[in-house]
Amino acid sequence: MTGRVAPEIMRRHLRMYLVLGSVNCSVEPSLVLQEALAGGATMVQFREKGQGALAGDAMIRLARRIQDQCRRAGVPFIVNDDVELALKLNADGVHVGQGDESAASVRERIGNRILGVSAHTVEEARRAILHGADYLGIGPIYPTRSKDDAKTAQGPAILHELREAGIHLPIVGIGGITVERVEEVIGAGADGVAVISAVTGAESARKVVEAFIGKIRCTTGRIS
Ligand code: TZP
Ligand code: MG
Repeated sequence: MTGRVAPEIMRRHLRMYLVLGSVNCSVEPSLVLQEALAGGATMVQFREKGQGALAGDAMIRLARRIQDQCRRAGVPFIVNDDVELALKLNADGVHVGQGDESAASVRERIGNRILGVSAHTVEEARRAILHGADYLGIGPIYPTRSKDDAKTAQGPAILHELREAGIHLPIVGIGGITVERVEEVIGAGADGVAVISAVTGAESARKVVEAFIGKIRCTTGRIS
């Protein structure tokens, strides 16, 4: 099996990938998202997880609002973990981790939608590719406070290792990524950065996203 989205398109979507849910935001998530989209976020993952996370109808209402904002901005809307929800909303894709439903089974259920898979080793990355992943989420690269069960930070070296091992699938780095760390993450082999707190915790989500985009542009411009 192979991914369904052309790698060059996937790489563009991954550049500034905002991950968020109500738990990450001190104001309405829609307001944070509106700012982040105005700043140029390239893809959005709805990740409603952690203490105080919404459930049931409230969760679905929030997901729909976020999806609607993404649609108007022309940005893919990805659902974390919940394949049922993704299908119900006709989301653009799903992101799953190693402890979730197997990537092969998710691929069967979601057809040509985007499939993202978290991986921590070369072996997990290879398996995700065989199972039809369109991109790999690699992390935490740096320590993070946004994921309760986060593994130990691996540092950007894991990105190097994956590329050295011949993994060419689009990759997004995640975990503790700030504007100052973009160069290191992209330089090590990632196509983009997935970010929660650096954006959701910022005074101006728009300005931070703009700063991320500027840094990513100048770093990728120097590399490619
Ligand atoms: N997966 C690995 S680290 C992480 C997830 C969902 C959290 C990233 O959040 P932050 O705030 O950008 O470190
Ligand atoms: Mg998961």
